[in-house]
Amino acid sequence: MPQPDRHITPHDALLVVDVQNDFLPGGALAVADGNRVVPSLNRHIAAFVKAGALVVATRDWHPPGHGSFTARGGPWPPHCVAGTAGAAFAPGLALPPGCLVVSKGERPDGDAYSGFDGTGLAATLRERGVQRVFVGGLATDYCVQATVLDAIKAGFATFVLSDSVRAVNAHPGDGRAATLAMQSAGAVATDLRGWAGGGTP
Ligand code: VGL
Ligand code: ZN
Repeated sequence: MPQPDRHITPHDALLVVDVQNDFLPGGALAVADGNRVVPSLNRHIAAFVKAGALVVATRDWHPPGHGSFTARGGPWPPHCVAGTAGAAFAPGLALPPGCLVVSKGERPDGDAYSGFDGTGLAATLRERGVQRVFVGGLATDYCVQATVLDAIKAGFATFVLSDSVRAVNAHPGDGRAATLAMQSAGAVATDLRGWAGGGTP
């Protein structure tokens, strides 16, 4: 595999996936250590802003009584109901001015794990000249995986921020399997160490 150009540029975008209260410890659908992605994401956000790159934050944004909730036969407890505290971004997440917020899962039926599903995100990124996307957030085995696979399908060179994702692991090994699936599809894992303008010195 060719080595990527290790500079963050304005043709890059950071996709912060679903870092919302309901996915953090104490939330309705808590991801173990979900809060641990916040400090590293904040460092990545600062680096992307400094490089003039776009920051996108996706959010799970369901209507009450969404089809994915257990009461309707879905797999999940009620979570991320639009406008509730649980659906709000984690308070410690330093989303920048100019951050593009993408809501998904708004249709009453059917789930939308990917930030590209029904949101127009691929077109928006192309219009802005984005060629590479860097994906972090929650959860590795659901929305991060789906977003990464769609980004690859849409033709973006796609990186997974290995220090900034956590898995639900509803079945043991789901997170690991998702990581392998993303890599087999062509995603490159990085923590941006050694990148100009990124990572921790
Ligand atoms: C997610 C389960 C249900 C996620 C969203 O953001 O990974 N997982 N809805
Ligand atoms: Zn959901």
